[in-house]
Amino acid sequence: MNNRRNFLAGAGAITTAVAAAAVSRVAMAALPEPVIQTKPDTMAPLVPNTGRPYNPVVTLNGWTLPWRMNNGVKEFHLVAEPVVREMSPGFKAHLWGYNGQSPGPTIEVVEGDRVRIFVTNKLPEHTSVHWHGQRLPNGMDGVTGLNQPAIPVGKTFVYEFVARRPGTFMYHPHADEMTQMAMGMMGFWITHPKAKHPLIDEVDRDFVFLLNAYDIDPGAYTPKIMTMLDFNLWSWNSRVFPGIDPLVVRKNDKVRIRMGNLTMTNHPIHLHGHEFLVTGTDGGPTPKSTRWYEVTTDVAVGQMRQIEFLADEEGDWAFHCHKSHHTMNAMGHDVPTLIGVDHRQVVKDITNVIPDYMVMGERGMADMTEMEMPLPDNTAPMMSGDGPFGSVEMGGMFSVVKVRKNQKAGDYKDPGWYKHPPGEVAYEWTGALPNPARFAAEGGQTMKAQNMPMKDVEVQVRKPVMGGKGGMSGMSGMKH
Ligand SMILES: [Cu+2]
Repeated sequence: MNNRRNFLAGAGAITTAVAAAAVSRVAMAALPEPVIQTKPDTMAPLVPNTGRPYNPVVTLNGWTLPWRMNNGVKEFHLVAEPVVREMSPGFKAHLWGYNGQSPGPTIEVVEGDRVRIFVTNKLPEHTSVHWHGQRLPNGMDGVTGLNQPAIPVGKTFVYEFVARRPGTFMYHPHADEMTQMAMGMMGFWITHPKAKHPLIDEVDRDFVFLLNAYDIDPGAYTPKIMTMLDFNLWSWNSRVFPGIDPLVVRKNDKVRIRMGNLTMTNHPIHLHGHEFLVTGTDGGPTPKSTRWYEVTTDVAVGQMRQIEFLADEEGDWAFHCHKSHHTMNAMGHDVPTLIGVDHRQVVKDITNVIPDYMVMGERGMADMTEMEMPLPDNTAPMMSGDGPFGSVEMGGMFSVVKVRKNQKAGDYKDPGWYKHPPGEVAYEWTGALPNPARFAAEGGQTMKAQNMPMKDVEVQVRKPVMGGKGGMSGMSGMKH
């Protein structure tokens, strides 16, 4: 956790000068200086020092935007601009975002707050901001052309409304949406209840993050915006594992996690070791009668899901999207399955010519993590992450909920790996191994097949092309 007070004061002067031309109804000097964040770290919760108190959220690999109180109005300043986002250590992407990062900062307010948001456009094209899920005057809804003219390049627009209902919301452009969201423009918005709410429990830890996805060729920096399905980077808050911070909690904490999905597909989000309740959606808190315990909840496109659980089991608990291709990082999509082919030297040779060439391992994919295959500059290994017992062979939408009895209240520092009590780790059986009993009959079925093949066929979708050990020099005697 870093201190949040590292923002560029210099950026403020430039933005203020640009904005002054466009903002006339608001006193020119009154434009709040934009706060810029340059780091992708999870910042400490921003405890409110003005307005109604609340228990602030923690944005995974993100931060909360400070505000200024002006005659009872909470004023925020968002700057839409190109940013460089570190998606995981050693891998940077050129994205668009807000205030130095993608996603933009989380905005936190209290039910009933009057909010004024200045939006300065430093992108190369026009933009707007839609406040996804909010009750607000129609002209503040941010759909370019429908509710407002687009915010031209270099101009600042003002949005103003009352945060009428408590809940979890998102913000994103509603102008050249495909491009701007594919480039990473999005952020979270939390409206805390103004008083005790029968359907909103108080929690000890409250995490938020957005599910987003990019298509960035290995070695490249900029997402391909035309991609609709074949994304190769499935991210949480524009970070991919092992770049996603752990969610650190204290044993017996009541934990809330809010996730919004701004990708092009659904994500079944799965927590190990605990059961949770879905306590809220974009529509607000769920009625108690609709809640049942789950360990996986699907978050559809454009949806938000808020889950809550009692963290009463110590350990390092995996927390991830259950689509197994979403816990992988950049891989080429036009790759054949070559299970059964020892191709390791070939891959090394080919990557000299075609930097992003990758193939599946011949015994499955786990080999990929040990091969030390040369990667092009600026990409994330497909599966990695060194755990206490070896590689976890993950990427993408994967993190760990770390539950510790010694974690102090309000401390989010990574406590390191869980120290398992003696006898509580799966271990190798070293005794005798009797022959497993096998079921003698072949092919149990509900109905008899009508047509059977003439003879037994061994199906090989793709035959290994190199013939035996002598067929390809360099292939024999290879080991890793
Ligand atoms: Cu997923």
